[in-house]
Amino acid sequence: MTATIDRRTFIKLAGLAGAAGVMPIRGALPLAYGADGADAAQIIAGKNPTMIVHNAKLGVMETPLAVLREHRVTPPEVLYNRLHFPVDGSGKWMATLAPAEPQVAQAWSILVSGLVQRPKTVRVADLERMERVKVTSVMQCAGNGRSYYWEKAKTPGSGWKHGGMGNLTWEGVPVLPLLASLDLSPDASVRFLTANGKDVPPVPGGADMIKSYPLAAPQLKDAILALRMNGRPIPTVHGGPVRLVIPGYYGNMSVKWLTDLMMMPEETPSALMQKTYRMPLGPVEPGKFTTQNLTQQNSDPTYGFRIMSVVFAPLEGETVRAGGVELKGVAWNDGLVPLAEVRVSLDRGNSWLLTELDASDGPYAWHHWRKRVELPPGRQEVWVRAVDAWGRAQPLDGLTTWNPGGWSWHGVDRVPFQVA
Ligand SMILES: Nc1nc2c(c(=O)[nH]1)N[C@H]1C(S)=C(S)[C@@H](COP(=O)(O)O)O[C@H]1N2
Ligand SMILES: [Mo]
Repeated sequence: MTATIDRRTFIKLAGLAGAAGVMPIRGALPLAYGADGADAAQIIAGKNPTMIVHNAKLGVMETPLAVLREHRVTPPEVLYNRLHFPVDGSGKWMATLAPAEPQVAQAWSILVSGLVQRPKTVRVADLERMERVKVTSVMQCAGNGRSYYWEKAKTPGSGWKHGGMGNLTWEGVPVLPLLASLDLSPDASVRFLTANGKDVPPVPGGADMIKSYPLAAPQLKDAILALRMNGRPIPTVHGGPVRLVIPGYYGNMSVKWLTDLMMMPEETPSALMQKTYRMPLGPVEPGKFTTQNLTQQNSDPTYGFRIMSVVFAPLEGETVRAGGVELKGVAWNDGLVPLAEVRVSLDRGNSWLLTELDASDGPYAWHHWRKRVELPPGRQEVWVRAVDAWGRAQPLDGLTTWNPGGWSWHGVDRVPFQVA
């Protein structure tokens, strides 16, 4: 079978910066959203000013847990944000909560290509006419919780606490049935789907945010080309008008402003797939193992979420009244099997109490847990730990998964608080 790879696809596969012949001009583009010290609302109009800003220039911000816990579905104004490059190939700013103008959205197109006989173009206007599905899913940066690793050794990257996540309802067209319907005739060697978005690296030749997924990955069955977030057109800064959403996968796999889907035999060579966002397969030690040591053989991409739970109430440093105290929070995993149990400990892991789990909005959504306990006045510390039906559990000591990129923190959450 003869493979068709057009020039545009080739440029991207080769990890070059150009998109459709547009080369970013160094210095000619506004390369930063915000000035140091600016609050979230000054950086991205419409964001809640209480958001914790990690990188003003790139608009990287997380949600304080006191805000995150107030919503079952996270509103866009308080959803964390992560972008690698704030502009598209023409220098257009994408740091706005406003969705694209309807005409712009309708005309948006996605090129489906790679090792296929017949590349196709799909427009958002076409997608709007197709049958859509809804999925509620956690969106979480693979770097969420990174700052807790720093107790062992500092890593590069933003110092996320637990607020680099949200729980969202996405609506869109299922990817695999769409690909099947396009009559692409992929080559027999095709194993991966590769996605690229409209943003381009600010420096020619810089690594592009291109991501690859094994076509056989179970979560891909639930992947969608999302057109709506929480029932509305997707805010531009969160990837509208069309975003590839892979439920149960870390956020970096959900490519914003989708422009390309490519059927390929291998993962993209982009450094943002091969060198960052990868987890070593086993424990590694600071200083002895760096991101330069990462290979396809000794590491995995950050695909599915590691099982995790956090405490939403009480929060660290809060004071609650003695007597009956309701401990609350959320738990989630990669959605492949149900959670089996979430337990809390008030004696630093000596004994564990089973919590009650509310019905969740599906396998990929936050699972809310709660437990009423009687507590005397004094200093307390609550630990929480989730286990799923495959016996996958959070490590009591999260530092055991320390890695040079600071990815996939999923240690038992430990929250000190005061009972008055
Ligand atoms: N095109 C594109 N998509 C992207 C990124 C990016 O820089 N460019 N960042 C990714 C990362 S690392 C994360 S964590 C999520 C963040 O999604 P949010 O900002 O909508 O919360 O988007 C992902 N999709
Ligand atoms: Mo991320």
